[in-house]
Amino acid sequence: MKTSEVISELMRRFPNEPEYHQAVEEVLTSIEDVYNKHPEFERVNLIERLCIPDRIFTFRVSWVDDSGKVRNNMAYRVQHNNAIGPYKGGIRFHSSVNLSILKFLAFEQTFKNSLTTLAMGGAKGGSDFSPRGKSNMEVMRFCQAYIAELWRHIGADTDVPAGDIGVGAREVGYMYGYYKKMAREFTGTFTGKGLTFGGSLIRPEATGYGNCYFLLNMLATKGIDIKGKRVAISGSGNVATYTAKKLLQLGAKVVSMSDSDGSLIAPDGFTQEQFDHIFELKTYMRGRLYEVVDTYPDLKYYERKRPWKLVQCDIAMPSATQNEIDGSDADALLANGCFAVSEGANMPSTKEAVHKFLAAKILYAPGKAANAGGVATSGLEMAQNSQKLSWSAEEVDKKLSDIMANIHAQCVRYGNEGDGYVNYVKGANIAGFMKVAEAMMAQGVL
Ligand code: NDP
Ligand code: 2IT
Repeated sequence: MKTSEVISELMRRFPNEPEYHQAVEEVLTSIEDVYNKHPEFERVNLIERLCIPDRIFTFRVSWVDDSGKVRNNMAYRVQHNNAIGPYKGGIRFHSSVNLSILKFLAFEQTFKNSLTTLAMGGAKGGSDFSPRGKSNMEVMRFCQAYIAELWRHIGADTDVPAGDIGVGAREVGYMYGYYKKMAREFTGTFTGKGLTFGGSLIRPEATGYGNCYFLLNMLATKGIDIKGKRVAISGSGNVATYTAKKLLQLGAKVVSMSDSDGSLIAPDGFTQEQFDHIFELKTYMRGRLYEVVDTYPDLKYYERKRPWKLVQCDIAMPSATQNEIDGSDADALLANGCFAVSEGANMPSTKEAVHKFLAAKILYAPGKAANAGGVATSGLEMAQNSQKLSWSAEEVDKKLSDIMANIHAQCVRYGNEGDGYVNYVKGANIAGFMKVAEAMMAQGVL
């Protein structure tokens, strides 16, 4: 296998899918040497079967808005690979959603889920529907219309969706409710459910907390204490807010948060009171970050700007969306002394930015390792649903922390470059790949 040849062929067959090509290229570059040591992989063209999704559902979702107008959105579910467990991955509702983005996310999910040590294959779904500015009833009607089409293709042992951008507890509740009605069963077909109907404690916190636990493992390799460190976060959704919450508990300073309208900067770090205000506004009131300066005029808000060039930080935890750190952002972070990047979002750094972080030999954790705590805790939710039991918050949190330590250990094992530097990109990709590859080899050509 030559990465460049596989990529050119995928580009020829699936043109205009830049995010998908970007994600595949990164993984293949990491695993090329290992793959080529296994001629049995090449004999069954394993690499193409691993890069091309098992199947994709594409459909129109028509729904009626509050004014009586009929609206149409495009919707998808990409079932990428189920070699090690049922298809598993979130659903994204955002105006930017297209097949390239969902294919990259489903591809990444396959390796991420493999790293969690739990039995989950990779999938992703979504729509170009945006819940922003919609009423609860509009969101409900959309979710029901989406599931009216999708329900036949998902199931507790088939494909288990969850949240992602634009899909939180409200949307999962509406989708699960409609699924339950259509399928006439009450099973764990979604994760991220409400606590009263099968959800797991700590699932809302899990991606952000898990990223902090991963960061602590990375810092420990260098004997660095998190206390007092300045951390820039992007985003102010599920992942970003729980990352900030845990960082404050750990004694770090959170110097930024953002949304798609701009960035909120706290040069000395948000106080607990300021953070609690932001958490309340974003989690329960669907508010916007620019409103925060009305209450706290000392904080600075920069319209349409990402945080990376606005404030000095020791650590960056991008937690909004893909390709939100480009080459010049990476230069600015490195020039200002940033020594660790731990990705809460999926593929938030461009290819150029990743190269810069690796060349500078900073601690750099790719999303598929650092943000795997979310889906890992989804796996724990599935286990609890199967047992028809629920575990305590302490128990789930302890399992999450152990899983993150295990993922870190896998990255170190496969990513140690010999000179003491751990290339977490290589480590995560090889470790994630080997498990899926072995399972695919054992199951024959499918
Ligand atoms: P949310 O919808 O809760 O929050 C997303 C945040 O990112 C919001 O602040 C949003 O701002 C901002 N954002 C979204 N798109 C853009 C954009 N194009 N440009 C700038 N800002 C943007 O989503 P999550 O917190 O769940 O997801 C954030 C990231 O984490 C995604 O990459 C997701 O794939 C990843 N992830 C999520 C997991 C989970 O369990 N939820 C698990 C692992 C990874 P605004 O409100 O203005 O739209
Ligand atoms: O990107 C991700 O890992 C998620 N959005 C969570 C997926 C899940 O099934 O919990």
